[in-house]
Amino acid sequence: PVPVTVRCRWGAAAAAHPVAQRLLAIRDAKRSNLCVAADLCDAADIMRLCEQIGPLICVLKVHADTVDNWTAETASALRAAADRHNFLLFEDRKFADIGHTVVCQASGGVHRIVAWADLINAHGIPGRGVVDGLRQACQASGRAVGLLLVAQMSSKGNLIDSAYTERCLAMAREARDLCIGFIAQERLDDTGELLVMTPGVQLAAGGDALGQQYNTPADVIGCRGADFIIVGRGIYGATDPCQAARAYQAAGWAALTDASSR
Ligand code: 5IU
Repeated sequence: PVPVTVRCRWGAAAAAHPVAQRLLAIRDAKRSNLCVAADLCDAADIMRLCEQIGPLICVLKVHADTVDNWTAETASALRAAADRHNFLLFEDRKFADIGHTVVCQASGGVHRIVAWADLINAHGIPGRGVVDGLRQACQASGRAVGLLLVAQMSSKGNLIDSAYTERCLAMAREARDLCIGFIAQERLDDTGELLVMTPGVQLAAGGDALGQQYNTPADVIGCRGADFIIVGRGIYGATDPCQAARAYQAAGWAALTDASSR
């Protein structure tokens, strides 16, 4: 298909950050605002999923610390798949400690996150030290990495209130060299320069037994103004993950292009 530049209601001006630019370019070229949460415990299963759905997604989100057999080779294989299929890698570590500690967590340990991830995220709760620590780790890696602040959560009874969300927005605005947007449940910044990726998405609204709450792609993108949907079990838990990914890609894209032309 001929790539289209989405007439995004929030302005294609979004983000001077190189990772945000790559993300938007991939989204438009692949007509996909779908991020898949590959929450599988076996590295081989994750790689298999990558090959099945790679062409349909713009981001693959992982939790490296939940993979039983994670090794340096897992990171290289993911990196190779991401480059081959043209998607970004998002490590959902949700850094939430003092700056000094997150430097070590982001660059060291078994997972060496900033050596392979394109996107990372953090809670705002520690204050700006968490952002400063992550900036230091990213700069030392010599790679372009984008940060998403967790400004809202999808889980029932979470402790985030609107004042906290506002303070995350302010924190992101002060760190535009690193922060490209949020994990949130709605558009937070009406300039459109800070992107929103939304988890808690399935084709039917509902939830799970442990407090997850699901909204539909049409709702989170069309009504709440998110840019990207994050879908885990709705895709990797389906009998045919490829077919499910196609359905979510179509629904996400339809909601975005519909929202953009309004
Ligand atoms: N995730 C959420 N909600 C949040 C945040 C992260 O679900 O508020 I922050 C993660 C957890 C999981 C994925 O990796 O997004 C959603 O997976 P399911 O679609 O399987 O529920």
